[in-house]
Formats: sequence, structure tokens, C-alpha cells
Amino acid sequence: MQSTPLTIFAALTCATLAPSLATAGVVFSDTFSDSDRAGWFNSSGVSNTATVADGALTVTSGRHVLAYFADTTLSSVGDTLTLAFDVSVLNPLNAGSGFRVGFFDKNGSTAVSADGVNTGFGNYLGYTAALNLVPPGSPVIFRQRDNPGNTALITTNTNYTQLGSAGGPVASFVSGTTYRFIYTLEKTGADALSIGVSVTGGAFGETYQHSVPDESGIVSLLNSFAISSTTTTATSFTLDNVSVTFTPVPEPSSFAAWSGVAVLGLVASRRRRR
Ligand SMILES: [Ca+2]
Ligand SMILES: [Ca+2]
Repeated sequence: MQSTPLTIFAALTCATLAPSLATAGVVFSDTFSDSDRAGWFNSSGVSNTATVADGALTVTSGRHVLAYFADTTLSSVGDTLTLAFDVSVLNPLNAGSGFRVGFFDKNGSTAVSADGVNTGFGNYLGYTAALNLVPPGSPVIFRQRDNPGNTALITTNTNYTQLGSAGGPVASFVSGTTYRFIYTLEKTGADALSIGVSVTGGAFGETYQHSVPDESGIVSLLNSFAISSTTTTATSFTLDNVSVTFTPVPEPSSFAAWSGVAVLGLVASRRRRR
């Protein structure tokens, strides 16, 4: 297409509108192919409890690993934030709430910049899902971190209110088997969220998926996540192909603006052909 004043205007308008949509998509990604764990912080002051080898991150149980992403707000009904990762565990055991994942808002705190022993997290708000890797029918337990104070982020439930529980793993995790773990927050109302997990792979197939709602006092600004297992759950866990993806529903105003741009472009194109 040749440039006309209208197509130039349309292109400029697109460029102006583009930043408002730039927050959609992948806001965090790590495959550990560079053999380091820059951007990940271990709750231990002993650095060798989280190490990268063979392109994956292995974390000793009893500790969490934490990473940050840009402030992301679930503002419209349908907006979804998803943490996805491959995980394998070594020597999984029967322990309720043993394996935990969480999305958090650091809530004005300074982001940690080094490994530490559960310090600096007193103000964090957010949500966790916890499950038993080797259940006898234990449910997945969903909690909200809504009572800040204790500085441990995810290795204690002191700061948490239980939102509910749902079903339970339909099989046990098997040592050394890689599973795809997906943890999701979806805005479902003005002051409501749905928190869900799904695990696929091994004996789980596609069948393991549960969620519960939080129907008031929601945390809709998120900028960090953590993954943890208790010492009674497994010897260690190994992560790879970790991503956080923000999937907003398109704003009506964005639709209107973009369709306006499209109409302008079409008009310009037709005028030129006449
Ligand atoms: Ca990798
Ligand atoms: Ca709540």
C-alpha cells in the first residue's frame, strides 16, 4: 500500500494506541538455558539450595524460590494471569499442603535483591494453592495471604485465610516424572476472583483441574510469584520452562479505536483505487 495522509495517520494512531495493549502477553519467562538463576531469589541464605544444572532450576525442599514481574492488574472480568511451569520432584511423600505455588503483590515493599531467610515479605498479599504430592485423597487447599505480619512468604500459613479446598490429586506424583503445572487467577466479578490449578502428565493425564472463588477483598494487582515445598514433602523439586502470562479481555474502548483505525485505512485504500 502506498502512503497517503490517511494511511500515515492510521499508522501513527496505531503506534499511539499500541502501548495501551503492551501489557498483554508473557510478562515473565525463563528456560534456564543460560545456566544461571538471575532474577530468582531463594528463601535460604545458603545459596546452594537453588541451583541451575542441565538447563533447569533445582530447589531443596523447605525453601521457596521467588521471582518478580511488572505490576499487572486484573481489572476487567475475564482478565487472567497464568503461571505455568514444568516440575519434577525427587522422592515425593504424603504431606498435606506440601507443595505450594503463589501469586503476590509486594504491596509497597522493596523487591528483594538477594537470597534471604524469609525476610522482607511481611506486607505481601496474594494467593496460594497447596497440594499433597502423594495423597490419600487430600484436597487442594486454596488460601489468601490477607493478614500480613509474619515475614515468611509461603513456607508458613500464619498470614493466610483458607478460601476453600477442591477435590484432590487423582494420582500420586512419581519421583523424576515431569509434569506441567498451571496456576491461574481469573477476575470473575467486580470484587471476585477464581483461583485454579491444573496438572498434566504422568498418570494425571488431562483430568486434574480444580478451582475456588474469592468473592470479596480480592488482590488484583500482582507482581511476584513463589514456588515452595515443605521438607516433609520431597527432597527437592526441579523447574523448567517457567512463564507468567497476562491475558486481558480486550477493552471495548480499544475495540472501538482499532476498528476506527481499520475503517480509516479501508477508506484511504478505496479512495486511492478510484
Ligand atoms: Ca531448560
Ligand atoms: Ca478475599
